[in-house]
Amino acid sequence: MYTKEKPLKSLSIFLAAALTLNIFMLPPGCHDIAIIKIKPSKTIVGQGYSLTAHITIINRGDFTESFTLFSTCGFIRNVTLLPGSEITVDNTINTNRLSKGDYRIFALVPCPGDCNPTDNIRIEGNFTVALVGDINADGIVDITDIYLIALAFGAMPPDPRYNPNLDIIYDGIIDISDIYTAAIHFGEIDP
Ligand SMILES: [Ca+2]
Ligand SMILES: [Ca+2]
Ligand SMILES: [Ca+2]
Repeated sequence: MYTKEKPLKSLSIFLAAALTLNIFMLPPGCHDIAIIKIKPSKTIVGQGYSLTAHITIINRGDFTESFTLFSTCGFIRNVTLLPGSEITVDNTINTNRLSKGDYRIFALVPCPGDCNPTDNIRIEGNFTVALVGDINADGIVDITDIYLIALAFGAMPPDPRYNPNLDIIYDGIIDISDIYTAAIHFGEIDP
């Protein structure tokens, strides 16, 4: 005989069975991408010259992820990463339109449902935009700058004398072109 309670009773039996069988549970695994490192190529760069932020991202989750990377100075890049893989993306920052001063580099990879969202943003690595040739960023291009470059003359990586901040013409060697570039700005003072 039909009663009003019967459908509700059937539904509750179904729900109990469903929960027992876990049919409402999400499939195992999680989404988790993370920015693990940001390394700038230089920490002091002459205004008008470029530096590169090397941004390393890893997929620690269980699914292939396609996402967008946002970084300093309006950088945007679409990235796809297989589970367990990582990638380093270069954000080349042109300082033409940047005022002299200190900057921090950031990277952001939004991922809906990421089970560990705190590592989807990272702020790491400072750089200073200075006068061209002011390789110690003290506001003046003087003999100290020329001397520091000259001390490293001929240095290339992995020579410990090689410092990318001295490599004004960023070609992997400290040579006469770097000294010359500093020399033509000799005496300039940051107003
Ligand atoms: Ca994450
Ligand atoms: Ca200086
Ligand atoms: Ca050079």
